[in-house]
Amino acid sequence: MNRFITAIAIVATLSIVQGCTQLAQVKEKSAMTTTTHSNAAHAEETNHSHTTTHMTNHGEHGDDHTNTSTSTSTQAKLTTTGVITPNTPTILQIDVQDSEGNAIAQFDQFQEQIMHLIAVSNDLQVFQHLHPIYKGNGRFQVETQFPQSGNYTLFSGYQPTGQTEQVSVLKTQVAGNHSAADDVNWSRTKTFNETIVGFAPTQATIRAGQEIVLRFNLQDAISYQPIADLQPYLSEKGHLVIVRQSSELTRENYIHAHAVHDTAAHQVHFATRFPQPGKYKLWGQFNRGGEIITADFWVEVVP
Ligand SMILES: [Cu+2]
Repeated sequence: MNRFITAIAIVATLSIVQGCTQLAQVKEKSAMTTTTHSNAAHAEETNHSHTTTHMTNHGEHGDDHTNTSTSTSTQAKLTTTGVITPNTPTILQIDVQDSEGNAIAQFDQFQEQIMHLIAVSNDLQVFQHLHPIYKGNGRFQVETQFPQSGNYTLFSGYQPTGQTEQVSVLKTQVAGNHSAADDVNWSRTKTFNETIVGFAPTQATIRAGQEIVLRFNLQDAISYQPIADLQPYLSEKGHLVIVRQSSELTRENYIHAHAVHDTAAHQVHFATRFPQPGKYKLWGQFNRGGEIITADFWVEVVP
C-alpha cells in the first residue's frame, strides 16, 4: 500500500510584471521587500490553519495596510506516492488552492507553459526544470527522477487567470544517505557537450543589492567560433535561475531572470540583482538548435 507524503506551502504573493526588460528588476524588488512575508510563509508551511485564521482576521478588521485586498494568496500542496528513492521514476502532484483551500482551476500560460517547476537539491548539485501537465481542478502532475538522496526544494511558478505569476515553494525528500560534498566550482568557462560557455558578470566584485549584468558567451566546442544557431527557449533568448546557498531554501533565495534583448547572436545577458550576500548558484538555459544547454556557475556576493 502506498504511503502519501504531503507538504504544504503557502506562497508569497509577488507581483511579477510580464515583460522581459522589467522582469528581473521587479522580481528582485519583491524579494527584497518581502522578508517578513517570506518568514510568515515559512511558518505557515507547518501550520496551515494559522494561515487561514490570519487571512480571515485581516478581512474582518479591514486592515488596508496589508496586500490581501490587491493580490490573492495562493498555496500549493505537493503529494508524492510512497517513499522517493534515487533514480526511480516518481510522480509529483501539485494542487493549487486559494487561501481557504479551494482549488484554483483557471490558469494562464506564461512563457509557453501553464506551470514552470524548478527542482533543486538543497545542496544545489541537482537542478531540474520541469513542466507539469494540467489535469484540471487545480491539479498538476509531472514525472521525474532524482539522481541523489537528500532534501529537495521545488519552486513552482504559475499564473492564475487574471493574476500575476505566483511562486510556491515546496519541499520533498529522497530516501538514503548522501555524502555532502560541498562542490562549489568557481570556473568561469565550462564546456557542455558541444558548447563552451563563458560566464562574465559586469563587475568583478558583486555587491548585494547592486544592479548587475550577467553575460553568457556561447562558443562552438569544435570550431571555437561564436555559435550562430541559438533559438528562442520558452519565448526568450535564455532563462536564468539563481538560488542562494542556504540551509533552508525559501522564496527569497530564488530568482528567475530573463535575457535582455539586442545582444549579439552568441551572447545572452541577464540584468539582475542579488538581494543578500552569500554564495549563489546560477543555471543559464539556452536552446541551441533544439538541444537545451544548462550552464551552471557560482558567484559570491559580498555585502
Ligand atoms: Cu519552464
